[in-house]
Amino acid sequence: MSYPLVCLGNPLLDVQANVEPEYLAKYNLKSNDAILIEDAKTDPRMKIFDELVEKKDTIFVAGGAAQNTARGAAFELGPNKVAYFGCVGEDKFSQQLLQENERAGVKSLYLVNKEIGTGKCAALINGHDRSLVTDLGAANHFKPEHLDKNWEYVENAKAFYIGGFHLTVSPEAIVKLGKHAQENKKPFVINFSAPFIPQFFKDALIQVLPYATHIIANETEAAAFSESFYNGENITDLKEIAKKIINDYNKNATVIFTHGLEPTVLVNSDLSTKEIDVHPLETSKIVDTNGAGDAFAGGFVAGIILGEDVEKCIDRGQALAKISIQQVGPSFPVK
Ligand code: 26A
Repeated sequence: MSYPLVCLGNPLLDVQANVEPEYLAKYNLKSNDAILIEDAKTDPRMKIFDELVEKKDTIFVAGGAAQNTARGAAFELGPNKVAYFGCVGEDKFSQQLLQENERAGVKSLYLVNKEIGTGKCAALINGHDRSLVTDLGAANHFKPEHLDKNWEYVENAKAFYIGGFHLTVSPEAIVKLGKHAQENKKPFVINFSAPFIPQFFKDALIQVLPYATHIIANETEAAAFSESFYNGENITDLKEIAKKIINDYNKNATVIFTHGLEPTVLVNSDLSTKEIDVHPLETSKIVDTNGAGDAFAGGFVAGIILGEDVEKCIDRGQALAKISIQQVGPSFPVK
């Protein structure tokens, strides 16, 4: 019942395969992006899943951004330190997710929806980029009441990690956890997750930002935030974007922007800044970058649980991202 880190997100099974640029072009997909299928009945991109199943190199691997982060944090912290909330269906996909969480030492606090299948994400690997196409399925049906039913896990938690992707599902659930975190002075880490979150889920993001103690995003998500929230001002400098977020949305937050191989930008709530180097990896050793950002977040929140200062947390995140991109899928080595 007592897990220091509690995460909330959309549990998905990743259907991962290598694809050529022509395949992405056929479905009008960018090489490095994440999109959400809103209507599974009519969206032509649902065909991608059928096509991937036919491909020989396709693998089925645990995904869901915050769930990857939960497994990453457990890799750092050891078993029985991390619990994860999300909604799954009653099928073999959710069984696989459950098993992979167990193997990773993560306690699954799933809400099970008997009518709808577990969500899935087509992870289309192209070179060192990945294009993600998600059919949320049951993950779209998480309900805040599921938190109430498991409130002892929330009370016993020392910190929370929220995948921004969950803003498409239940901002209410995020606010509920956020209020608890704020009242009890617990760290509350939010990741923007994808450019479309600040673009199209602006109101939901505004609702939850006040609760964040730490905000994590990558450079494209930061740019999307700047365009969506400060349209016309053309603010492109990452430190400036971070300062605007702190000034306008949460004066107590620390903002962390990863920037590919460039140093990670840290802007503290007092607006002091720092750049922290990544842990470079020889290009030839990169297997795939699916889940690299989630692994960074996993190392980061593990550091928060260990009581490390924010720079050490970032360094731990960089180290874990380096480990994850040497694995197939958003995975970590078996210990
Ligand atoms: C709401 N959407 C679109 C999503 C996701 C998602 N996780 C939660 N919600 N779209 C992609 N992912 C996950 O991101 C990981 C890589 O960072 C994929 O499942 C993949 O494992």
